[in-house]
Amino acid sequence: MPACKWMDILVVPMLLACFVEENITQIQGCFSCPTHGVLYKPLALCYWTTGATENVIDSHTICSYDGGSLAVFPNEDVWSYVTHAYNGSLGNESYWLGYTDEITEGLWTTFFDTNGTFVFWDVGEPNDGEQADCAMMGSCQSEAPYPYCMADYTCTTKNKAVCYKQVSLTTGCNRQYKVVEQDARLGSHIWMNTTRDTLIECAMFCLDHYHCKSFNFRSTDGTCELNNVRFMEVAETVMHFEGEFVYAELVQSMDPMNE
Ligand SMILES: [Ca+2]
Ligand SMILES: [Ca+2]
Repeated sequence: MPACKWMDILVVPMLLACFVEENITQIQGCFSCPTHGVLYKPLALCYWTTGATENVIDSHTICSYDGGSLAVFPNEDVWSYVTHAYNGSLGNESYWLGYTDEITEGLWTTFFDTNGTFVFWDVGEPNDGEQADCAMMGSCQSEAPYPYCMADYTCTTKNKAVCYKQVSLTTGCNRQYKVVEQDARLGSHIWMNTTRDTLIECAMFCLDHYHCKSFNFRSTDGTCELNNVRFMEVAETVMHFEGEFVYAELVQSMDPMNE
């Protein structure tokens, strides 16, 4: 590995990887908003739409590939900003959101997150009772102050989706990760797994996921597991010594937005 050079940062920011001290590798780019996303700056929330039509669970998985969840809206300001930003660009399709009344019929809560409570139902919605426990966003059927409205629908129906995530507004977001243990894996706090070609790419995947604090990487098949805790935060017994795996952690940041 080469030493860090500022020229590298300028030329290849997303691929930068260089040792800044023993066992610590610097990487760049974290919690970024996808290029086609809508950024609501006051709360540093990024919203974007998926291209594939899937049921609610699979739509959430697609959102998670970019570090997000199915979208929820913390308040009316966010809803107003995002729906006006998308005004006219979403056609007549419907998009899954992250709300459900699956647990208690008629009581709408967030599905995968705890960040949003604002709902803006279309006239007459929700109207499908126990047949429809998921919420989607689409054109309003009548005059409304926003370009889009919500409606309840059957969760297994295939739709596109609106995703969202917390992002960092810090420019030049440089983070570091360190390999803590070779031949080891933190197995009890994995909340997402995928495959990546290299340890650094796995680190960057972790870096772009708001809740990721550490990761396990297996070079033989590219297994990349994201953990929502660091080793020191949990009991020692959860560290398994498994050949082929490497256990690494993001170095804690001074910027609370990046933790
Ligand atoms: Ca329902
Ligand atoms: Ca409905």
